[in-house]
Amino acid sequence: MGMADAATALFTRHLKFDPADPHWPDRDRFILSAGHGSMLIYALLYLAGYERPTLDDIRNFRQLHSPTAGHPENFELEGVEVTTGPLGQGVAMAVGSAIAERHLNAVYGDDLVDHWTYVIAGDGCLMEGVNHEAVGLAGHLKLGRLIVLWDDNEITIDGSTDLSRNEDVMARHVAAQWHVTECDGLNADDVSRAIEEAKADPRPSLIRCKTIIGFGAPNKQGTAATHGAALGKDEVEAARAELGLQPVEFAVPDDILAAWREAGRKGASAHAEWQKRLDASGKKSEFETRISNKADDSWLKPYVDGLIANPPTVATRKASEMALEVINVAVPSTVGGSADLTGSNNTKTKALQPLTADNYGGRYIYYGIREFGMAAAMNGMALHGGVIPYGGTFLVFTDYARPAIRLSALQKAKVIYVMTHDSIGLGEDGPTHQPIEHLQSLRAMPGLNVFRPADAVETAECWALALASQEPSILALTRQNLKPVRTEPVDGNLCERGAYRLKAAGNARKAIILATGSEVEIALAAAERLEAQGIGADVVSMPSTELFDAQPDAYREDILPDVSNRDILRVSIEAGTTFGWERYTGLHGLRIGIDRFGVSAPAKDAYEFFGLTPEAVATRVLDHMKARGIQ
Ligand SMILES: Cc1ncc(C[n+]2csc(CCOP(=O)(O)OP(=O)(O)O)c2C)c(N)n1
Ligand SMILES: [Mg+2]
Repeated sequence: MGMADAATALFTRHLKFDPADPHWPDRDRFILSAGHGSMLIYALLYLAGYERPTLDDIRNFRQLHSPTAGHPENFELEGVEVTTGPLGQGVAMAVGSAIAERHLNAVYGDDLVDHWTYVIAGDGCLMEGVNHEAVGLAGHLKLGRLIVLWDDNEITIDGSTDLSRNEDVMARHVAAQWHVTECDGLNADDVSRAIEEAKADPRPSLIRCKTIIGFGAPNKQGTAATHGAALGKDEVEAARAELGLQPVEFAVPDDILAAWREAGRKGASAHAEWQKRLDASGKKSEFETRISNKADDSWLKPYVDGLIANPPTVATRKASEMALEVINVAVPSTVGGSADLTGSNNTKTKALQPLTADNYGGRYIYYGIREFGMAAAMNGMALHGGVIPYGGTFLVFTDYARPAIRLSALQKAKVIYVMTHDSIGLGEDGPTHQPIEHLQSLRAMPGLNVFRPADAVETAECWALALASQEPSILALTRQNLKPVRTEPVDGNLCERGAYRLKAAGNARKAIILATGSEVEIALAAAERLEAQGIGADVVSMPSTELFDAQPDAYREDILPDVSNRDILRVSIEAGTTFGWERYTGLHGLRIGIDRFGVSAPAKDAYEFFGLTPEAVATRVLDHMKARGIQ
């Protein structure tokens, strides 16, 4: 209610959109960062003439199967560009959207890409830590196409903002090289004037809209009582009277609806002209492929053939860089980056120029030490379309980025996280930097592909799977060198099934050893020791538990037969928590891992200390077999 006038000014006088084609690529993007005010965007979409939500959808606000969810969800309604609700992330995603716009503008020119990203943000969005990261990045990249309208109502859930804030929000944005201006948020003309001013300035803009929360509810406006709780019948009736509305539920006065629908049709001609320019451009099919976020995969086979012919001993972070050298040529929509660990994450390939304020055509972003901001920006880029973002940091710092990784998954944002230094194998940096619970906790997240490849071939295969998926992916990669485990030519992508038999038992099978990433070579060497003693052992490489879980029963039964651990012992090896591995080993199987924090030591010593060596593994397998009576 407090931002209704500001939103009306934006939607009816500035925003470029076409409800008849919500996906028109050159539309302006509108992001309601203050997602708890979801009814505002539902009302705007209805009034502007989008097919959904209907008035019935709005009547069913927050009910099961209604697209008018508690917080706006991009997968429920066209016109909702991104999913918001976790405060602060909307602004940070808008930064990504504005980056994608400028980048595509540099590639395709004003004729095809020339639009704005508008945000409505509340006090909460501007308090969150991720806002500081996003504002810093936007100022640095001079994202003048980004305009944030701040709903400055001086109220949050607990009460007045005086309870928790005395910073000068405007000065903070000025310090971050933003343009700032103010307006009366309850006066559409004044808001419109401020938007014009913001558009004329080359910097990103913050418009402070002075508003009153719950405006129009005569007894409750201006207080936290209007933040989320229903106003109640009496106050709703009083508000209708105050605002001069008919005393009828869900009724929009005819003249108001007509004026809105007319505003909603205004974009059709700009859209038609844009379509003509696209048809005439000669880049139509390339542009459409890009906007669909599809990636070519013809690079994979010749590249893998080369690796098989000449198997390298490299860290998988290096293998990722080698794959990216090929991918970044074959897939022009990738935009890489790192949160200040470029040389460690191996994310920058030779041909990539930095994306900067002076060169938006660059394809590599120096995000600075802003893991959360980077991840949220990548969500915004991916959902803008036309860009496949990938970005790196250490796997342990997925904790810093996790709220945005979760939104990648929830929103189906095609973002690829290049997470290196994926275990105690990173060595001397010690327990603060050594992931333990990270892999399993990320695997627990729905809609996220977690890949942990074992060598250069698997790394390439996992990159191909990540690029083919429309969901987000994490590549967990080593710092330390790994021996090649895939040295035989094969048809297709073995990682596609999540897990596969890398080595079949030579002797009668008594054990199946499952391993991921750097532990696969340990599993192979341990199996060799067992075979030497007449004990047959399969080795299964499991780069993706999710993909394995999705295989048909027959395949899973073949790889992991459902027999008692008394007949065939199932063993898992991963240099991280053993929590959850009983899913594959069974309760009485053997889970080898690390259930404490790591140690600061060279990688080899750390592996020895934790018993992650072929000798120690073989001994534990033998002991476990004896204890379980396996002959
Ligand atoms: C990360 C996060 N923390 C907490 C919440 C719960 N929450 C929803 S709205 C809100 C207060 C936001 O205040 P403001 O942005 O000023 O919104 P207003 O009350 O003015 O609408 C809080 C704490 C949330 N949605 N996201
Ligand atoms: Mg507020």
